[in-house]
This record gives sequence, structure tokens and C-alpha cells, in this order.
Amino acid sequence: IYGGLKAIPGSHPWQASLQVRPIGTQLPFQHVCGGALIKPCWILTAGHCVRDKQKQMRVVLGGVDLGKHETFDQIVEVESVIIHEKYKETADSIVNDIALMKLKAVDGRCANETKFVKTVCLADSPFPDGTECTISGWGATETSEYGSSQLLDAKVLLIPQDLCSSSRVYSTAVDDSMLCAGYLQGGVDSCQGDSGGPLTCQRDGVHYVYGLVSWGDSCGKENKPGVYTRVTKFTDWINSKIQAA
Ligand code: 4AZ
Repeated sequence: IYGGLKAIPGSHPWQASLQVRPIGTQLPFQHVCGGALIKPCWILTAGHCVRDKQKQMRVVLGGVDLGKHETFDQIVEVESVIIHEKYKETADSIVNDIALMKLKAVDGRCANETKFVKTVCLADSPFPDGTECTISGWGATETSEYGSSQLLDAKVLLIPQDLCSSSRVYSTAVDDSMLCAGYLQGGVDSCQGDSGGPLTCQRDGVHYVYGLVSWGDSCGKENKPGVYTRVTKFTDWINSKIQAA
């Protein structure tokens, strides 16, 4: 996160850290992406976060400091991954960049809901342009390309689709499976390592996951806001995959 601040513990209880290591090794797990807990056994993330089948994956929930074991964190194994059938990397964007991870249950439970681990609602209707929403993650910052061991967050504004697909911004690279959020003057943005993590917006005191960090031209750059998977476009897909599993 560029332009972010240290998150208050418990303020993003649905935030997941997706971590990987090469299969068959005892090497340490490394954070690669974010995700959002939408059901006790389901994480929503970006498709590009889970393409690599050669990795053992796990999910850490309830943590804010990835550098140490915390009292409230929960480490959960991944049972299976479902990438969107129309996920596609093009020359200048990533289309339908969404995936579900089913968590492994232990004694009939995956995530335990606590003060620090909670599910987030799926947005089912649009938020107006200009709405102030929140991004969070352990990704790259203006001072560290390796990311932050502390969870950071920042406020971003929803950018009108016609502005985002204008020639000054992303032109035809942005389609209706995506939304843009941030500031055209730059500075505050998501970045590498934040991918798959949630952009949440509030209505009547309820938090909704409205976007997933997907791509952008660099980070924090003028006229290049963050591009997010438009979650409302995938509500039926998400529900059908969860129902079927
Ligand atoms: C990335 O490389 C990436 N500024 C993620 C988010 C953004 C840019 C790049 C948005 O994963």
C-alpha cells in the first residue's frame, strides 16, 4: 500500500495473507497475495494469485504483523482453488481476475470467527462514484518494494468508469469486469503484494467487499489509479461455486 497507515488490529478482520512455498520443502512460507474471508471456509482472491500450481499454499487470518506469531492469528490450509473460467491475461490487463479458495476444515471448522477474524459481505449493488472506500495489505510501499510486515490500510475514492477508460487513464485496458479506485494525482494506491486483497466500502455501517486488488500501471503514479476486480459482476459465479462445492 502506498500512502497507507498501520492498520488498527481487528479493523480488517476478513483480511487474509496468502502464503506459499515450493511443494515438498520445509522452506518458510512467503506472503504473496491478500484475500478476503467471505465464508468461514472460503477466501475470495485474484485469479493471478493462484495460477501457480507448483506451490503449497496456506492462509493466515487474524494477523497484522506477518513477522511474528500473534495471539489471534489462525493458520489454515487450502483444500482447493477455483479460478474463473474466463480468467485471462492480455497484453495490457487481466480480465476476470477472480478466484475462490476453499479452506481445509479441522474438526468441522475452517476459520474460527473471533474479534480478529470475521467474514465480509459481498456487495450486491453498485456504490456511487466518489465513494470513499478502504484498501489494505502487506504489499509494496513507497519505501519498500518488499512490502510491509505490518498490515497497512488507506482510503481510496471510486473513479467513474468512463474516466478510467479514457485515453488519459487506461483506455481500453479497463473493461466492465474491473473498477478503478484511488486518486488521479497519485500517491495513495495498492501495489504488488496487495493483489487479491479487498477494497471494502461501507453502507449503513456494514462493510462490503466491492473490489479485489488486480493490476495497475506501477503504483501511486499520476493518472494511473489501481484497478480492481469488480466483485458485483461475479456474485452469481461466487454463489454458484460455493453452492456446488
Ligand atoms: C502488482 O504488480 C500490482 N497500483 C498490483 C496493484 C497495482 C499495481 C501492480 C495497482 O501486483
